[in-house]
Amino acid sequence: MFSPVFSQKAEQIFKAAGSPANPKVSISWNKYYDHAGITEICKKIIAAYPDLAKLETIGKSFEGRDIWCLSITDYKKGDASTKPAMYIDGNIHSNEIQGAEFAMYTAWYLTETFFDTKFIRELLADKVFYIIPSINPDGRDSYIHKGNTASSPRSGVIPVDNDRDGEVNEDGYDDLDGDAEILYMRRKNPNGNLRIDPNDPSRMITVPADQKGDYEFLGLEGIDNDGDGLVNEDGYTFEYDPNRDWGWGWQPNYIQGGAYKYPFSLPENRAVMEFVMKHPNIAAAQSFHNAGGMILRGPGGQEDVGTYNPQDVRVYDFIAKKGEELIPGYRYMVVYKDLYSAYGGELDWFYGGRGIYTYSNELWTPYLMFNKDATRGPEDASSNEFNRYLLFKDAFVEWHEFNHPQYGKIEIGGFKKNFGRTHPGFLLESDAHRNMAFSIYHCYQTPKLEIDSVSEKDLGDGLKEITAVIANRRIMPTHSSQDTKYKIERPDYISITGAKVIAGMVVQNRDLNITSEQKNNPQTIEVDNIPGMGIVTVRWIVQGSAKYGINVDSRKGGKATMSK
Ligand SMILES: [Ca+2]
Ligand SMILES: [Ca+2]
Ligand SMILES: [Ca+2]
Ligand SMILES: [Ca+2]
Ligand SMILES: [Zn+2]
Repeated sequence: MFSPVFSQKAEQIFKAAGSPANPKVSISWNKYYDHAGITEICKKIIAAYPDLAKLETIGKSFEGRDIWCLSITDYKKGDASTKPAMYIDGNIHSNEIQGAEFAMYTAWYLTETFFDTKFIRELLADKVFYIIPSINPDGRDSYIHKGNTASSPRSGVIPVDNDRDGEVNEDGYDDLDGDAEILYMRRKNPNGNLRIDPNDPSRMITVPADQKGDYEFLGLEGIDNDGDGLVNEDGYTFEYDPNRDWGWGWQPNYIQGGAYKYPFSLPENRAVMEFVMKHPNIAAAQSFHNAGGMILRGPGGQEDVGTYNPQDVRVYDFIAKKGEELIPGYRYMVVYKDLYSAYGGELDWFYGGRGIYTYSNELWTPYLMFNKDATRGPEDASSNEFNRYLLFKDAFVEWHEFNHPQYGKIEIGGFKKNFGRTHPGFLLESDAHRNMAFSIYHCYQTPKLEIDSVSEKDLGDGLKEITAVIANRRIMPTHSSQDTKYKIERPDYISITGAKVIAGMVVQNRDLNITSEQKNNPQTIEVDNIPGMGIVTVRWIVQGSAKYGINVDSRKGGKATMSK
């Protein structure tokens, strides 16, 4: 009899390179999970790896769902709250769900490969990942369980009177045939402008300008529910845009469509903001959207171009260029000039408000269908070919008749909501892995501080000069230029303990002996920044020859110590 339990012994399984052969938490990464599923996966990960993963809720959504955050690090090595951190979230737009799977895959992979993979072990000794699979769990469940298109809902679920008729959500999409899909309605019409594509009967084509067709489109599944002459004019799908709500360069709705009431007026975003404010060790951040195959950085508005100074742009460019190599089909772009202007976006607040190096990836690109460029959307023939030969027509609902209360005999059909923006199953794990690799690279490049050298010089009369060189072994500085410009985070502290300090100073030029003395509290030298792949040099004059220690303490750069 068939046994549902997999019986091959662990040692008999032939490990595929780069993947855990026998994960403690067995998850299929070729499908999507709703909020209950996310909750279960998070809980399984922390139960399997209590020394590597912790789970907390950072707040509640509008409808009261927990916004889960997995904190992944080697809890046996150092204080997690002082390690440079990589923040990851997904699903701010309700329909852009796969960010949550990509984020969870990252948490799963880091924990499952920790014991076998030296690189991951070393990474988690130094760094911590804060992973919030969905920062919009209400919208996620709404997308998955209700009638929707691939593009709806973008919004969360707070009701808004879109057409200002005094009623709220009185006329949204109507899932006429009850399949949890909102598809197109078409009707036979001898004066129509469409006909069925003779090469592919699932497709409609527009007839040439001098010909008559035999079909017309009637829009997406719906009824004029309130009899105001409009169909689908006020549902829960496009109430507001959660990615126009953030407190940097925020603009009201009449300038920036989609802005809700005031910055952080959405409870989910406010919870994220408060989490980030409480974790000043976050040095790098990644948010996941869909679609288009992009690695985006700010600014969202041209007004902010000046806040990205050349050394920051250098860091952004360096990491993102690596991302383009790691994720084929994805292009590195700047929001305001390569995409569109957007005010109040999450990535602008992370960088503008907190000085954190942040990317938003637009996951999924039609490139992934045949590993060549294709235009986006179901109108493109390559989507039909892909659906036909690789998905065996599973992504399309064949046209079928329906009796519409207002339009009479119509037909309903079209691509399902799981196609066009979210990954088909067999490509989901692959792209999750590549995007995770990009996040890991980004995290790897957060500052790593070391005490490079300490030298002593006897000045006579019981005085000694101690010169310490502090190195940052990664490309990211301890303070982005935005951070130093607006004094977002405190300076880095380089301190000496155990010695009687007479004077302390930063050494600007060691060869020419140019220093600037710090008269106040000289045992703890404050430096504004420790540059990426760079050094700072500090010096103390001390009295006596007691043993001493040197400590480096940086909010975003972590800690380093040495004793002599
Ligand atoms: Ca209304
Ligand atoms: Ca339907
Ligand atoms: Ca209506
Ligand atoms: Ca109405
Ligand atoms: Zn989005």
